[in-house]
Parts: sequence; structure tokens; C-alpha cells
Amino acid sequence: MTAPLDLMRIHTGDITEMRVDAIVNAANSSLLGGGGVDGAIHRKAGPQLLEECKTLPKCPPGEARLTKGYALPAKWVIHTVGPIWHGGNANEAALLASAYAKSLELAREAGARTLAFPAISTGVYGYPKDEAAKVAVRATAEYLAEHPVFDDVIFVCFSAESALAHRTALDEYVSGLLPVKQKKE
Ligand code: AR6
Repeated sequence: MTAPLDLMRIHTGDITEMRVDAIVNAANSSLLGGGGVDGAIHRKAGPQLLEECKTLPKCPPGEARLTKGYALPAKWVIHTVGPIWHGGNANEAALLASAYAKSLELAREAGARTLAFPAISTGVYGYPKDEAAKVAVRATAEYLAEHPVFDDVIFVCFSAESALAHRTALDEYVSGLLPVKQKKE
């Protein structure tokens, strides 16, 4: 079995171009579209995506919903809602971790083997990029350790700054895990 840490990687670019089974959308609770990555995904998927979103129940922060990908290269879109940053004492980290875990869960249930995440909450919602990347890496690694069903989980970063935040978070997570691994062996 491949170690979960080897399955996570970083790509700098546009998530709407990713040829993966599922991409994650950083949506808002209405699921009716918006700016940022949400706007880009809806534009590329075409109007059928909005029509399907209209049939879904609202999505509170930390939850996720699955739709088809329509004109996107990805077969599915997983719409999740991250927390709005209020300074760090409003349960933001738990909600962000839940957004990652619930997205992974829906992808797994759909049978996706490859999945791409944007840096949820780090745009309009104002979550500090470094902090968000740590939460993203930890939540994903913990899920993959329990559910080794994915071939590839990609953090798609829209800027060099975001990619560096994820690289640092991955490296820190790996080095934090090494002593634990060594003890077990
Ligand atoms: N590919 C990959 N990442 C992208 C792309 C793209 N095409 N476009 C932007 N990003 P945001 P949020 C990055 O604001 O903070 C929407 O209006 C961006 O640089 O899209 O979760 C929704 O409808 C940033 O790092 O999402 C909600 O109302 C990250 O994606 C609200 O924004 C997330 O930025 C959600 O805010």
C-alpha cells in the first residue's frame, strides 16, 4: 500500500483544467455561483452546472455536495463551503478541516480515484494561506490514512505564494510524522 503522504502533491495552475475524476469547488452556502474559483468552475462547466446546483439543498460551512462536471475535464465537481475567517477563534480550523474531509468522503463514495482541491477559504473568505495549508494537509493526510482509495490528491494552487504555503505545510507534516513512524518500526 502506498503511504498516504506520497499521494498528496502540489500543482500551480487553474483547477478548471485538471484532468482528474473530481475537482473541489470553494463555493458559498447557496451553491448558486460566485467569484474566484467558483466563478471559474461555473464558466467552464457551462449553465447545466448551475441548473443541477439549484436542485441541491443549501450547503452549510464544512459540508459538501456532489454534481457532475459537464463541460469540465473532470467528471464530478464537489462543492464545499469553507469558513469565513473571523480571526481564528470562531471554529474556523475545524470547519475548514471538515470541508476537506467531507469532500474526500463524497469523492470516495462516487468512486473517484483522483481529486484536485483549490486552497479553500484563502481568497474572498480571507483565511491566512499558511494556516489554511496546514489544515488542508493534515485533514487530507488523516483521511487518506483511514481510506487508502485514492491514486492522486492534488492541491491546485493559483499563486506561487499559495504553492509555497502548501509545500511548507507538507514538509512540516512529514517531518512531524517521522519520529512517530520510526518508533513503530
Ligand atoms: N484555480 C485554482 N485556484 C483558484 C482559481 C482557479 N481557477 N481561481 C481562484 N483560485 P476563492 P474562498 C484560488 O475566493 O476564499 C466565491 O465567490 C484563489 O487564489 O475562490 O473559499 C464563492 O462563491 C484562492 O487561493 O474562495 C464564495 O462566495 C482560492 O482559490 C467565496 O468566493 C480560494 O479563493 C468563497 O471564498
